[in-house]
Amino acid sequence: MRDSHSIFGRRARATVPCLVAAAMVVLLATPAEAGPPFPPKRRSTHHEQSARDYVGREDVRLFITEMVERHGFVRRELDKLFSKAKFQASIVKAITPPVTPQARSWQAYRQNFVTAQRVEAGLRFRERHAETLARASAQYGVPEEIIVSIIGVETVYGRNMGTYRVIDSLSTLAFDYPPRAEFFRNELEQFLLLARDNNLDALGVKGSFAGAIGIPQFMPGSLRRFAVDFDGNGQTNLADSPVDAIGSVANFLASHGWSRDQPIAFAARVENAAAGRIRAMVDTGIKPAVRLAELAASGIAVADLPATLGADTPLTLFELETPGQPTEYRIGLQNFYVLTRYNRSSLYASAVFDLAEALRSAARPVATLLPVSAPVLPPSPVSRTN
Ligand SMILES: [Ca+2]
Repeated sequence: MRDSHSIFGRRARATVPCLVAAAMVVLLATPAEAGPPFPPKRRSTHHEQSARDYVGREDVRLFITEMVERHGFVRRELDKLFSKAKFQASIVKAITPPVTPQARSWQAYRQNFVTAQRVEAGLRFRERHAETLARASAQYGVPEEIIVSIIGVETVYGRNMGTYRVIDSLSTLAFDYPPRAEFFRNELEQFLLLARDNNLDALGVKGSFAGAIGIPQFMPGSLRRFAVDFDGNGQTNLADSPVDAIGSVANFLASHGWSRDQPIAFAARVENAAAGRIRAMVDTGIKPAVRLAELAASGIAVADLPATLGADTPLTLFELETPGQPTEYRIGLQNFYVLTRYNRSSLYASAVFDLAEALRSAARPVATLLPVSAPVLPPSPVSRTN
């Protein structure tokens, strides 16, 4: 169906191949994900020039042609849009890994998110949206604390949703950050479709430097695919509706394989970390591929494991490093892996888990805040009480 009045031309229901998680800051910043340092392409010899003429660039012309042919966008409308898109050097700077990568500090990372203030604000958010959280948890099987925690980690419950124009973020990263150009060109495409489908002013949408949008910081592809209208007002609005944000986070996790009432992660005691067998387990990666029975066979102790977990339960053994301190080890189950689909980092998923644990502890009848500045190794999974 053609709607020539729509600013972006024909409305098309495109399939969304993009499975990427939202808010990929950590992933994108990891050295493993980065390629060669930033060299501007073709006509632009330095940042300022590309700021002036995205619409005149050959690679952008090609992209616009693709959008016209693939989705029926009106060329002159896209020309107009990209004539206003601006290169932002600060975005490239933010996403480029340091030249000499330093070991990331788990404790420093954790202290950004698991704070008394964020727990307090999370409890207020939880109280304010108690009904919605209960409904989302019942419908999608995701614990309320996990939903609250993700929103808390992403934007401090909607307070910091980002100040970049998404068109600037995605244009800069799609056309002037070659290591991730393919990913961001796809997100730019998704963003154009999102704007058209929802009659949004593409120049007016704000987000993070990476183009993540709204209270839960969904990338455009994830937004189109996983966001839901949870308040039932006929629109999916992640920037203004905490209710839609709550439902969307729960739907995202459920869609990525969240298992209702199943545990998430446990602290592990690893005595002989240097052993080849242990290293091999850690190096297996974040996808649960180690069997529970292998832990005991390797001398790894995990407290409070539910007896219901079979010897064949797949898990991942991962380490959380802090320079100058002993490395923390944890095991993550399927639900931990699902958290890493939101942001592909075990640091991120662990911070979400710990903030959720702190919220759960603080919400007990006799409320006593965890000493959140100290390492908290939760003895039990978040889902225990849910
Ligand atoms: Ca809505």
